[in-house]
Amino acid sequence: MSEFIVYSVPGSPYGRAVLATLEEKGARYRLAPVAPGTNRSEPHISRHPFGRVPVIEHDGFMLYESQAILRYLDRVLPSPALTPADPRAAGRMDQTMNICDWYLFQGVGNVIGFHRIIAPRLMGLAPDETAIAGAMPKAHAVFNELARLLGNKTYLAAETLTLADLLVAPQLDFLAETPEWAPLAKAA
Ligand SMILES: N[C@@H](CCC(=O)N[C@@H](CS)C(=O)NCC(=O)O)C(=O)O
Repeated sequence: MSEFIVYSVPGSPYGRAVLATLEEKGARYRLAPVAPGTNRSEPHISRHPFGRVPVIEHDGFMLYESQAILRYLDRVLPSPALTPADPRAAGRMDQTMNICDWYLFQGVGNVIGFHRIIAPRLMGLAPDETAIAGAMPKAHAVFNELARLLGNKTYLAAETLTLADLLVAPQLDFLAETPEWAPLAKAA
């Protein structure tokens, strides 16, 4: 199997989901770093018309959108399977991946993570405490629901690792670097 190239800003949670999936598959890959702040200009904007990361390249085939990338990797690298065969577990996996994109990232990760980590470290800006406080009710709702879905299991959607865990875990790890993590994790 030929090499996968992952274009990503190092540390990006979505980029890390792709890298973690490649690791689980034991694939041959390399990270092509995209410098923060250059993702909306050439050459990256030609890889991703919305200027986001990650993007993968595989034998000249370019693909963006993390869920699409993770599912592509699970199809071209079938072992170990990271999508459950059981339809209900697969449905739970898909649901959890959409929770990640629509509720965990949008309005939680991209607000708290941006104002606590990206803005101060990369842009020299003070955290916007009002924006962070405003994101907390949604953050609590998301953490409560992820805790409910996890229940007593080790993994979110099935008894074994799935793409849902690989998508969600880097987002949680990102938030774990912020002071908001403790109250969120405690309540959930
Ligand atoms: N829906 C996209 C979201 C990707 C995304 O928002 N990535 C963030 C980094 S984790 C990004 O590119 N941020 C840079 C920016 O918005 O300028 C996916 O699933 O790949």
